[in-house]
Amino acid sequence: MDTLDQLVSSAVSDFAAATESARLEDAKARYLGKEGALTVLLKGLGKLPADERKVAGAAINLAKERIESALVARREALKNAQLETQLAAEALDVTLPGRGMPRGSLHPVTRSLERIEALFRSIGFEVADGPEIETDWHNFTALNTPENHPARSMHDTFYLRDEEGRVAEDVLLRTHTSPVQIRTMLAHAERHKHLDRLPELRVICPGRVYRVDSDATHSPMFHQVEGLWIGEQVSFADLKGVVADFLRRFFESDDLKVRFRPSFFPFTEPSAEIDVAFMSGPLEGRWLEIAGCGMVHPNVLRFGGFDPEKYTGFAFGMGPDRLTMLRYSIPDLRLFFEGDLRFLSQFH
Ligand code: 2U9
Repeated sequence: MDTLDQLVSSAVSDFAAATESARLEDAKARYLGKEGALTVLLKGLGKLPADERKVAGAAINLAKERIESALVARREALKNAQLETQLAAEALDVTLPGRGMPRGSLHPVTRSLERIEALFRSIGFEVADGPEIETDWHNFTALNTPENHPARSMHDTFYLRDEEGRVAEDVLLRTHTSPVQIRTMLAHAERHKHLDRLPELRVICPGRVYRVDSDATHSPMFHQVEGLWIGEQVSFADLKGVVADFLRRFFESDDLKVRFRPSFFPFTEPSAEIDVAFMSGPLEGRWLEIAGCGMVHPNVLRFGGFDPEKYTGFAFGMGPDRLTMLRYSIPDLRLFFEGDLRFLSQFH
């Protein structure tokens, strides 16, 4: 085999030995680079006698072409091999089943609110809502709360500031949902003012309320549901029936004991606390304070657009957070507002 054939087969085997493209390009330089074996041979042609130069030149060029095509073939082979490796590494089984969307659940307090709303709707109540940022008038004055009452102090109520950073004395976070009742009464009286008797008003107002208070049993934000029934013959007996029936249905306990204990609220007269006692379970036989209620104070009826000489009504207020704690035996109110999924996902 002559020298050129040896050179070609040595190049072909060097190319074959290169398993990555950098090594292949090194090998190429040894044959075809500036100092490469073929280049040196071509440069040496000038020294040959003219009659030999043509034959030798053609033979060297033929060898060069064979090396070049071996190089191109090896480059292609390496590129394909690399692609194969990449495809294998990134292999995707499109027939695998999807991961699925985990199913969320309603917050336990939301579940209670929905139950409460459904139970009151079933006896002809409507559900109303209103702003959480309220005026002093709707939150306190219309509810017959005296000017100097502690609830009105910054110690107990969150007030908002104006653009200059000064406390806006008239704007606050509602401390109960009662201002929604006032707004509902005023809208009802206005809507039916052309009649000589206002139709009965039955409404509950669920929602968030705010007070300056924070410990294991008090959160600065909590929930309330207040109810109101106004008509021409509404009595304390109606109040007792509606509330006791609601509580027995809410707790799914026909033998739940319910008692009304005299109390005081500025917006009702007479007023009462409502206690319940379960006849079974961990709290069996213990009286628990659960809500407050009373006959709507004549001043409040008047502020809401109803003539207290013609209409009477009852109102009640309860804390769905506390009702939910009792229903599910939850020990700490703060669990409701921490957003811990280990707690929340137990309520499916
Ligand atoms: C109007 C007239 C009267 C609503 C009432 C209570 C008694 C009461 C508390 C229970 C637990 C608040 O959530 S709680 O902390 N509520 O004791 N609420 S009577 O009386 C009204 C409301 C609106 C127009």
